[in-house]
Amino acid sequence: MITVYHAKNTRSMRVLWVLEELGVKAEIKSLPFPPSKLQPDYLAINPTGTVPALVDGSVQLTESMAICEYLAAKHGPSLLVGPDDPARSEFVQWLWYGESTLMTPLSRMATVTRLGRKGADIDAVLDDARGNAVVRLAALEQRLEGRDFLVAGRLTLADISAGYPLHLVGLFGMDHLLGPRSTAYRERLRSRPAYQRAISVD
Ligand SMILES: N[C@@H](CCC(=O)N[C@@H](CS)C(=O)NCC(=O)O)C(=O)O
Repeated sequence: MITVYHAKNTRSMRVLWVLEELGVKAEIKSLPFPPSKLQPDYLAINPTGTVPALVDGSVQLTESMAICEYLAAKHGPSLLVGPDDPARSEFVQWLWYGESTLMTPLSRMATVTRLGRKGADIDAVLDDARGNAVVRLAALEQRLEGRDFLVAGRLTLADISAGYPLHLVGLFGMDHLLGPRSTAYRERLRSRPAYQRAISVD
């Protein structure tokens, strides 16, 4: 049996979403956030204390997109773009764009929000993060011109990667930063039954 360690509104939503898209059953262990402080025994599973983590027999993974890739490769290739596909390089680019380029400023905002600190230095960090987010979301908006999905004309892990930072944009009350194509794209992702089931897990 696959076990996934999850906390609401974290990157583990990507893993739950992939499980739902693939129709794969798993035991979901929901943790308080941040687990390193509120459930320190989780450090035995993932010493960095981050979620998600996956345990599947002898396989133990702690990177959300690595877990998604593992599940997609094992249970059905439909969310992947293979090495011989002409869209492969774009797939890899957008796979990383979601977790690195889009997530970096949003992670900074999430940390500042969670710590609840105030002051000029904090404002400077937030302004910088917001500025980065604007530019990075604009590149997403441009990519979506004439496209329903980021690559290959269908849902792939690249969309699931980007779907989490777009979820955070909503949580942080920053929907005004999304252009019309990105807004429609996020709606397209959100309207999927698999997304809805994943996001509703506490
Ligand atoms: N690159 C990792 C990042 C994991 C990560 O930072 N997760 C956040 C939640 S979205 C977390 O658990 N933070 C708690 C902490 O750092 O203690 C991934 O994609 O899984």
